Order: sequence, then structure tokens, then C-alpha cells
Amino acid sequence: MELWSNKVSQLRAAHEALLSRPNEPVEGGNGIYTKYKYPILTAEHTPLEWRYDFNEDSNPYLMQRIMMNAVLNAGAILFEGKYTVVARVEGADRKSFFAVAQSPNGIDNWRFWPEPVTMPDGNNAPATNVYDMRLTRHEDGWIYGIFCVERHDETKPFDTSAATAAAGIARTKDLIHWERLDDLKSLCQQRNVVLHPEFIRTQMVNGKCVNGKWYALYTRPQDGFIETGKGGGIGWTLVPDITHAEVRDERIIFGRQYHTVYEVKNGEGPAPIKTDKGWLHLAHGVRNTASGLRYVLYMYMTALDDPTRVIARPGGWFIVPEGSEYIGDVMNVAFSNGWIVEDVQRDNVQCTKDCRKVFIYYASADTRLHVATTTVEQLLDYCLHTPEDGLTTSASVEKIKSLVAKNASMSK
Ligand code: M1P
Repeated sequence: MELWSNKVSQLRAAHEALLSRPNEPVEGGNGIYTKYKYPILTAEHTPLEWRYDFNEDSNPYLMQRIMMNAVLNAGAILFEGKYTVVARVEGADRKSFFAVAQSPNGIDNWRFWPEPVTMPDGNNAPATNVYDMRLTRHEDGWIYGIFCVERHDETKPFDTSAATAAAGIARTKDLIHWERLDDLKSLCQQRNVVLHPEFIRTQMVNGKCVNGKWYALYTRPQDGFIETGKGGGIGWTLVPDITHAEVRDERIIFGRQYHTVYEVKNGEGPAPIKTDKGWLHLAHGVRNTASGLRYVLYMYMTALDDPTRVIARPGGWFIVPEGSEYIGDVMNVAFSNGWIVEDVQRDNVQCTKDCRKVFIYYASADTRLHVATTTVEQLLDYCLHTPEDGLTTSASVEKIKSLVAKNASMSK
């Protein structure tokens, strides 16, 4: 009896030590953002009550009854003053579910809420798996979660890997009660669908400017579950009624491109951040390699008055898996569907620019969740002053030579 209760005490103490461990910035870095020493959430951070039966009679060996595999791709939002993520938690059975975790500072001391999110099916067919929720605090007053809904492809009954991906849409005010709306209707498969935070109030129809009020969605149409086919690029569509959203008119605003980091797939990350110089976007690009697909994060900007008009495309990747981040269930993957921008500048740094802090939540190798911190000003500087991908080796060499020449002119 005593031995069993000692084991429980040790288990709880070790868990608490993990949850309360302070995180530390990694010094050095690239000047664009700061990474941190420890992942912020892993399978081991999930509540013990989700995993153990704490009754000695029914669990004499103190076994984990339900094992957790990973905590990854999380939507993020400032909620009631707390840094909040709706993480994708994956159990040992491969099923993902959503769970809310909060931190007082966005960097450490993350605690999951006692129970995972109960996501209703609404009018939709039940899903086999759900994941990668993008959270958008919309100007209509709701918090929306748009996520991938995966089901077996019943047109291929004998293929156990055949699947379809659609965008599930739900909304909430408290992150506890979710109202499930209709899945996004689309002729293509859809993943990485993101709701723009503001209504779009004008659009061109048949060459004429029409006024109205539309929800705007970033999409990523694909021909198949894995294969992008003709699709794949960041698309844009307007929907008048978010409760019955349908893709009617979709256009690619940022496509895939040969020999870039987004050659094979290109998908929006979290909802963009509004700044006075334009919308900041974080996205993921995928290319193929001899060791499999490589997922990296990249950034771009669009015009304030037209979120479909790309105004800055810094070349190459922004965040990649580094060191131990490379290793895990799906190697060579950095993925992000959540970031938080502080609504006001919280620290006392004297700043004449947009020094709002940004917390980028990214997962590595589909296994664990990390944070990187920066400011709006740094991200603007990065986007507006990183040269574009010139698409050829000679263009890349010329960029380096002009930087060398600029630096040389300084020493004259
Ligand atoms: O395994 C890498 C990622 O693969 C999928 O992303 P995408 O639809 O862009 O290919 C998703 O399963 C994502 O969750 C995962 O991180």
C-alpha cells in the first residue's frame, strides 16, 4: 500500500517539476527571433489523470492505461489575459484531439485544462481524426477554430489508407463550448484552411466593385489526401455565410514554385497579424528530398487594404527544425498554426516602433511544441529587408555579392 502511494507521489512530483521548469532563451540565434531551450508541451506534459487510473485496486502496477504520443500543431490566442493554445494531442492510438493549455508568460509553466475539448460533429459526418486548429478572433465577436477533418475515403473501400481531408469549422466564446458549423464545402480536398480576422467589404464581380460583408478564408486545395496534384498553394475564397461555408470562387494568392522551399506544398499557418505596414503571414512550405518531405516555415506580407496582394516575399525559410527538433515521429518537419501578438506593448522598453511581442508556436517532427519570440518590428524588418528568392543560383550569388559590396563600402 505504502509502496504504491509512494510511487504515485513520485510520479506527481516529477510531473510537477516538468510543468514548472523555467524555460531559457537560446543565446546567439539569427537576430530575427529567439528560440528556447525546452519544448513547451510534450506528451509528458499531458495531465496524469488522462493517462493513469489512480485506484490501486484496479491498477495495482500503476500502469499508464491510456498513453499519449505527441503534442504538436497548436492554434494560439490571448484569452482572458493568458497565453492560450488549443493543441493537437495525439494518443498512442494515433487519434488526435484538441486540448487547451495556458501559460502566464507564453514561454513556460504551461498547464492543460482538466479535460480535452469535446468537439461536436454538428450536421457533419463523424470524423476519424481531427487536427491542426487555426484560431481566429473574428470581428464578428466569435472565436473560430478551423481544423482538418479526416475520414476514410468510402469510394475506395479496400484501400485502408485512402482518406479525405476537409475543413471543419467551429466557434466558441469560452474555448469550452464549441458550436460546430457545417464543414467547408469544396470540390477539392482541403487542409490548412484559415479564417481571416476581418470581414471583406468590397469585391470585384464581373469587373464591377460590389459592396457587402464576406468572411474570407485562406484555403489549400489538393487533388488528393497527400498529393497536391494541380492544386496546393495558398488560396483565397469569400463566403457570405460562415455557418454554411462553401468554396465557390477560389484563387491562388501564393502558389507553389519550382526549386523553392514551397515547391511541393504551400499552406497558410495561423491567421495573419495586422500591422500598419500590411498583414504578416506565417506559412509552411514543403519540398521533397531523398530522406522524405521537408517541412519548413516561411513568411510573406500582403497589403493592408487587400490581403490577397503579396507585397513582400522574403526568400527561403524562416524557421527549420534544428538539432534535436529534427528527430521525432515525422523527421524534418517544422509546422506552425498558431502565434500570439500582444495587444499592447507589455514590457517597459522605450520603443518608437511596433514593439508588440510575438510568440510563435511551432512543432518539430510532429512530436512536440516549441515557442520562438520576436516583435512585430523585427518581423516587418525581416519581411521587408530579406531579399526575395531570385529563383536561380546566379541571382543568389548576385545578392550575396551586393551585400559584400555594401559592407565593403562601409569600411572606406
Ligand atoms: O507531417 C507533417 C504535416 O503533414 C500535414 O500537413 P500538410 O497538410 O501541410 O501536408 C499535416 O498532417 C500536419 O499536421 C503535419 O504536421
